[in-house]
Amino acid sequence: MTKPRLYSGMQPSAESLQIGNYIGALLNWKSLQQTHDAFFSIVDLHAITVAQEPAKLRENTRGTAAQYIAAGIDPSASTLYVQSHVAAHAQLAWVLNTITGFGEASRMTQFKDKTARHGADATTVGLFAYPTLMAADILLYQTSVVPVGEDQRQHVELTRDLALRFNSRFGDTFTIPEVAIVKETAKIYDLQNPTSKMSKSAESHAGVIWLLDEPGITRKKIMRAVTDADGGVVFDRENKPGVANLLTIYSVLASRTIESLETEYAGRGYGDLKKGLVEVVLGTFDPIRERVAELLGDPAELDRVLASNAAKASDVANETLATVYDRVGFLPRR
Ligand code: ATP
Ligand code: LTN
Repeated sequence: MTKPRLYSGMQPSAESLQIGNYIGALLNWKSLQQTHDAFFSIVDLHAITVAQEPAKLRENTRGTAAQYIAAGIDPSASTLYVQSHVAAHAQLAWVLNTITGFGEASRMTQFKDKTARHGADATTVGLFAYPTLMAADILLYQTSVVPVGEDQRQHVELTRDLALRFNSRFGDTFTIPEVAIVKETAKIYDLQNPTSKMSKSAESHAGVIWLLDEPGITRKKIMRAVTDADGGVVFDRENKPGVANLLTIYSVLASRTIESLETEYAGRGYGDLKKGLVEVVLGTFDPIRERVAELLGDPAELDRVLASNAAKASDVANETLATVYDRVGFLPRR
């Protein structure tokens, strides 16, 4: 029996991934790669929709690949590759742009948020077209499952709309993908601002836990996490968002239920909870950090793995692109 096709990606927009990427995406990917024919990309074409320093981007792209592998993505079982190595992404995105409504694209909340954050001067056509490029990623591989964080749901819904539209206008071409979101961990919040999503490109890094941070820094950030004046270790997302966020992270990384943590820390205060969390986070990240250093110590080998996976990805992508070019009526180059 063939395994269902799965696709997901992350932007190489920082040197290190943050704990939200790890919990909301990588952990989930790691278990899904067993049961799915999985494609994982490092989406550098997406990353340049906001300004990137070229030398940094190259380094971050390798670094992100190393972090995927160190966190448990197996590049011989899954197709782990760099988006810009497969030309078909940009090519299909162009075609999809022509069937996407201007109003439809304007409604994407990520675009509105990023425009607000980076200012109107930084708003480019590329940022506007971010979702159609993401749709191309997904549709090129005839994907059936797209595991992402809650923030990406709207983009996957647009992808489905575009696939249905293309299929009805030009004939059955694309598989209609489903979004897969793990509810409990779909959103990890900033430790200093526990009502907004933790993000690689947050303005302040004080509330961002980086996979590759030194243990001392991680400890400090967790100990300084914003909580509340109530004092009780109780999961209450509405009234105690800071504590709820710490409990979520703890529960996922320690594979324990929230209830068992509430019981253990009942009457003990936030300091103890935070200390416990520090141990769990470092216990998870220490080995990952070591493995990343090993992998980056041999960049030629890493590049070789990425190249052979890009070749595999290209074969699948080019087949879909050829059908699309034919369906829209492009004259074949003989
Ligand atoms: P950027 O700030 O550059 O947009 P990001 O940290 O938001 O970066 P992405 O590269 O956009 O991360 O996302 C990679 C994956 O991680 C996506 O599946 C996304 O939904 C997930 N993700 C990102 N942040 C979180 C978070 N705070 N909680 C849960 N999942 C997250
Ligand atoms: N926009 C996504 C990254 C991404 C992606 C994809 C995720 C680009 N292409 C295709 C799933 C499928 C984000 O997480 N910011």
